[in-house]
Amino acid sequence: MLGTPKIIMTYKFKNIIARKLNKSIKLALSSQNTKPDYYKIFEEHNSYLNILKKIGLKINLLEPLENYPDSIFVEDNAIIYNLNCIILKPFHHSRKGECKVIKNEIKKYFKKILFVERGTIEGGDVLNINNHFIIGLSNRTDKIGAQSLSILLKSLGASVKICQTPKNILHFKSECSLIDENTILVSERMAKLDYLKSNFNLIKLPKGDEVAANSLRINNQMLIPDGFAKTEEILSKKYNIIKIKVNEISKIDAGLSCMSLRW
Ligand code: CIR
Repeated sequence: MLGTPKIIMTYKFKNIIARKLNKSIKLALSSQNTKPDYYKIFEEHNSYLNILKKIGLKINLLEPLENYPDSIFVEDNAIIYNLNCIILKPFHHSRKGECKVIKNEIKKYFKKILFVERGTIEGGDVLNINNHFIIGLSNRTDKIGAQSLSILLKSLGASVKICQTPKNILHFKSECSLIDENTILVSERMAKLDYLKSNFNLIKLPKGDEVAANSLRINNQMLIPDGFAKTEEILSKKYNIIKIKVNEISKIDAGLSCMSLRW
């Protein structure tokens, strides 16, 4: 019997896990085939960690992994739910080994570690809203991976909906993020998804601000990518805004959510 699960407030966090930057980041996957500058990424990553520390989170920093160019994007490696951790299965050959390493590094923080054993699935495709999860099928997350994660999440008492991520969006969360239990920040393309339209209040960002749809609500703060004046104007009416530069990491398709695991 599952019983009634405790309500998890998805944007209330005390801890994060992040990974120190690797020199090999310049070999990271990039849909634009662009090589980022190590020093610029270092500055962006460092200021991200400093801001999270300043707003009161405990930062648990893992050692850099030179063999895995994309390994600072720890969000893709695991899902945390109610102090349980589910280790995922990235799609790309160059990212698969990250999960083998991280499982040993982070097991001490959680009461139970579970594993997706089949298919492929990355954390960027998983949006958590309290006890509910939306899993987006994408080029990185297939049906088998989504179903495997869904079975594990349900065994922990969560509910799950599997949706299709619109074409040409890397991950489901590349263009949406949680604002609160009823509200999701979305790009125009994500705003067209029936499941989101019919079940949530959507804050739709204008064309050109797609990158800003990957923002991060943490307690009473809204962390948004720097350089998106319209997004700032919309969100600052209700939230404390903190702007973080992501110009360089966006060259390798990354944003604010992917550089940490939060609980
Ligand atoms: C990749 O293509 O896998 C990395 N360069 C970017 C991963 C971004 N992850 C995320 O948004 N969750």
